[in-house]
Amino acid sequence: MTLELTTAGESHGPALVGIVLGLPAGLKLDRAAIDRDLARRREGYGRSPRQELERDEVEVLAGLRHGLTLGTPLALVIRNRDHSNWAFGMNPWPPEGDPSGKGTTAVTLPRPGHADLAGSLKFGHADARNALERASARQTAMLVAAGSVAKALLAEMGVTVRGRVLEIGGESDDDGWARATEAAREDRDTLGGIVEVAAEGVPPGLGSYAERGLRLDARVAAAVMGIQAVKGVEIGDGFALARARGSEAHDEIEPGLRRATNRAGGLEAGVTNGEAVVVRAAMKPLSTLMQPLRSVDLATGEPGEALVERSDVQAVEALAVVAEAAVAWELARAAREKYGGDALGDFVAAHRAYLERIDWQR
Ligand code: EPS
Repeated sequence: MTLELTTAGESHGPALVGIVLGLPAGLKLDRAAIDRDLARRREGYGRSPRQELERDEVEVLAGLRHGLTLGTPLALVIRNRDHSNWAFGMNPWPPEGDPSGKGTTAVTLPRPGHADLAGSLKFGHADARNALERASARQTAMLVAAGSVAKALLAEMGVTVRGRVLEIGGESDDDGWARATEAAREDRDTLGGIVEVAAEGVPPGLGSYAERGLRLDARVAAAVMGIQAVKGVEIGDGFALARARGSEAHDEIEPGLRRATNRAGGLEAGVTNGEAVVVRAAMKPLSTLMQPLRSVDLATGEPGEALVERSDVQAVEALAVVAEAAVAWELARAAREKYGGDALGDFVAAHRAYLERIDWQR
């Protein structure tokens, strides 16, 4: 038993689609809670005007009845309201009539840092839009919806997951973030930052050291690294541990099997140890610059300036919500693998029986 998520959807196409497999039957989903997470992802300083246009309300097409999961595939949709402005340019079918709206001219000047060049070469696209539309961080909306579902399952185990911003553009407080964002906007530049996700109430024993691909630290890191613009991931004290001595790096075990410190970020040997799972991610500055970098026109081979189109100055607050979803997803997946159960009650009973066996006190 595991959890699987398959998504589809272009940034300016008709909709984002997600199918979740492996949920137990009888899990209560709260539409407002999912939409709240989607709103948290949209909010934040420095986002594109696109975010005011989108509503990001989840529609459920299958797998749910009267708010309770059926144990069948859960099918989710988030419409792209902006698609109406791209109805010709992003029409799934050959459009009729004269070209109108956005997306009707080919993108041939790839932005350094985006998927434009690699995607065009890899798939043989003459129009980089065919690559950049799917590579766009727009698709993180569906991960957040799925992450919200994962958090509902984790809540049944008493686990909570929360992401927060640590730094934007090198600044570590609200005022500094706002100032740095405004300065970057004025300079027609972009920023990156650092976020942290902490999951509390996680039992020891999720994940496994039995095989590399089962290590939960590897899975969590891959899930977070898979988010657009993330260039670094660390768990617990991560890179700082490389500069510490062993006596300062490990978390001593106290009666009750709890730890006085949590430098390991809740994961040892790829297995949770009962402390909070703490993951940090570094986001590079966004790659759509209003003052473009040098590029080459893929149609002519001539030097030029990279594509300029509406975008965010920074989206670090959004990353905190998306990384939260990614971590929640991996924890929920590991819990499904450990406890199984077709009905929610089976899942919860297996969790409680396990805590009793290891005599785990919260
Ligand atoms: C993105 C470019 C911008 C962002 C987008 C990610 O899109 P647009 O050009 O439509 O303004 O707003 O993020 C979202 C749409 C979103 O919902 O997060 C990119 O190139 O990755």
